[in-house]
Amino acid sequence: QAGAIDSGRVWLLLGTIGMVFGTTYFVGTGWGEQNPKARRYYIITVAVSAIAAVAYLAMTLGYGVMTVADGGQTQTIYWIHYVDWLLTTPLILLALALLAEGTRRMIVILVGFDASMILFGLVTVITTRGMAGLDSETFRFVLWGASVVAYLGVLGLLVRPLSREAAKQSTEVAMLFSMLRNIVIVLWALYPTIWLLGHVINVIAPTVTLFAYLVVDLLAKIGVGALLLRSDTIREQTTGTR
Ligand code: RET
Repeated sequence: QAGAIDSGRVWLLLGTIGMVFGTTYFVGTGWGEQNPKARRYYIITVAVSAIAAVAYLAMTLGYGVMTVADGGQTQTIYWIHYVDWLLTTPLILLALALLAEGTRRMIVILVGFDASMILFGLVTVITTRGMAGLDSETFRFVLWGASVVAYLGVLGLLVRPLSREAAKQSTEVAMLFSMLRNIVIVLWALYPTIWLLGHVINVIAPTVTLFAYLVVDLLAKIGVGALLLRSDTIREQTTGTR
């Protein structure tokens, strides 16, 4: 048990270093950016990587971990991951929505679905009791279902209304949006996959789960951010946000 925690800590330390590097890179490339439209994306990517750096540092230092008794066995839950995601996923979606010039209404619904997805996911893993006449297994299944529905809501908004708005922009913006949207869809699908393998089917060990989250976290936050900022398209947007 202690050994498992220790090798997990190596991944967490690596995550901290990666996120600090990412933050430094985003600050460095955004430094002196005069274009206010482009600046918004730097602020968002810096915020995303900085939040993740703090979350990973906290986990490295041993904070944000709890054990949940799940039937006969106990599960180690890094609940700080969910706090990280609760703050960073809306920002990533906001960057996409700004690019597509989605309406304020779309952004509100998108963030609402997104936050529900994470919160329902968190409650699913930490709850050990039933509710409203449901036993704990059934109750957790319902919560999980709610998280999945919210997740599908996020995907639906990305592929329908937001893509439609993006298509109204210049060809460059439309193309950048569809590229990032596709990458986000693929990367985000890995989270529930790892989650199922690690927490439900229990086929991967906790330290492997941590490592898997680390890799997708780096790709979804730093990778996607770098792709967004590298594009000159973010400097060529002409119209304002609504
Ligand atoms: C959970 C479990 C319940 C079902 C679903 C989930 C989805 C999580 C996702 C997380 C994305 C996180 C990102 C973080 C990086 O910045 C909560 C794992 C659907 C999609 C992109």
